[in-house]
Amino acid sequence: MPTPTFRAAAGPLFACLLALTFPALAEAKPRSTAADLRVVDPEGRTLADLTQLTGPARIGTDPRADCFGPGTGGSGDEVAVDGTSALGQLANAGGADRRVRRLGITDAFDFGLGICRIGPAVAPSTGYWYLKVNHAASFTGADQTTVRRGDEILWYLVEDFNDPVPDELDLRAPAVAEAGEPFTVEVTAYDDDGDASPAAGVEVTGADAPTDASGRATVTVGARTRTLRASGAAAITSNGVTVCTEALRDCPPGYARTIGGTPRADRIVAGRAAEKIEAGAGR
Ligand code: B12
Repeated sequence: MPTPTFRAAAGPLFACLLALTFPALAEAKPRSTAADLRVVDPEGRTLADLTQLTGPARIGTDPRADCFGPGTGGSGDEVAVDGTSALGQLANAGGADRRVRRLGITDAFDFGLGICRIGPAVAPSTGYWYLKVNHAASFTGADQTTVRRGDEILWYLVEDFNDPVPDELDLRAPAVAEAGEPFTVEVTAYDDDGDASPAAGVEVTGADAPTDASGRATVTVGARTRTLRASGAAAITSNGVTVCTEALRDCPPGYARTIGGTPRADRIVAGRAAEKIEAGAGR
């Protein structure tokens, strides 16, 4: 069975990171919480899809972050985000995945912080970065949205806020399969309220046909590993599921999931055998 792989940003600090990571080796006082994070742009490109720990963060605001209208750019000051928030998670994700390192945040509003840029994707004045928690739209901004263990956080760049927000696709597929042998995957669509329905007629990587009325499709994988996603017109591209076609013990270490840490002491629980852990402390 493959063991989780660890990667720390600073090599010499590796031993101490392990000590911070495993409660059996050291007494740490973690203030971070593990939750899933996905960031998707309007072209269906996934900028991040990992399990990301969230905790307190300090973030610079950006005068160019004016997607909420003229004169709404950030002050340029640094802001502190406490607790385990969706914004803290996003800020910490930049340590594990450089594609989402750059954020455009505005502090122009007295009720919270607005997000205008995630990585390369900047919200136009007609759009916004849409935030969902456990498949339903958040009623609070990112700094006020508490993230709990196991939550599923989704950011999607809406290009025109006059259009209805697209449904979010969620893919369930096995992590291991026989090479060349068909298997069934299931796709669910979640609307803005988080109500679920079978996602019919959507494409799944490696499927012989779009999903049927019950949201199911038959997929065949020939390669050693393949990442499957579901996508469709006017829908938010699903999470990725990487399927390995070898015995689990022979699957590449870390193939199934990446877990991102924070720059502080974390307690990271490796649940699945094939996870890559990007411990962030010491950076
Ligand atoms: C219209 C609107 C939007 C539009 C703004 C479009 C535009 N450029 O005009 C869009 C669709 C972009 C939007 C987005 C969001 N919104 Co909004 N929005 C409103 C709404 C209905 C009216 C705002 C308004 O025009 N006020 C009148 C003008 C004169 O006052 P204003 O202060 O200048 O308005 C500006 C701000 O409200 C700002 N704004 C709008 N939403 C948000 C959200 C946050 C977190 C911030 C910092 C600023 C902000 O945009 C307005 C125009 O510049 C209010 C509800 C209300 N009745 O206030 C919710 C409201 C402000 N939004 C809210 C939320 C939660 C969001 C989202 C987080 C939703 C989501 N799940 O993605 C996102 C922001 C995500 C991000 N990227 O940070 C909450 C904020 C609650 C809180 N304390 O955090 C409110 C209060 C609705 C609610 N739940 O009751 N929103």
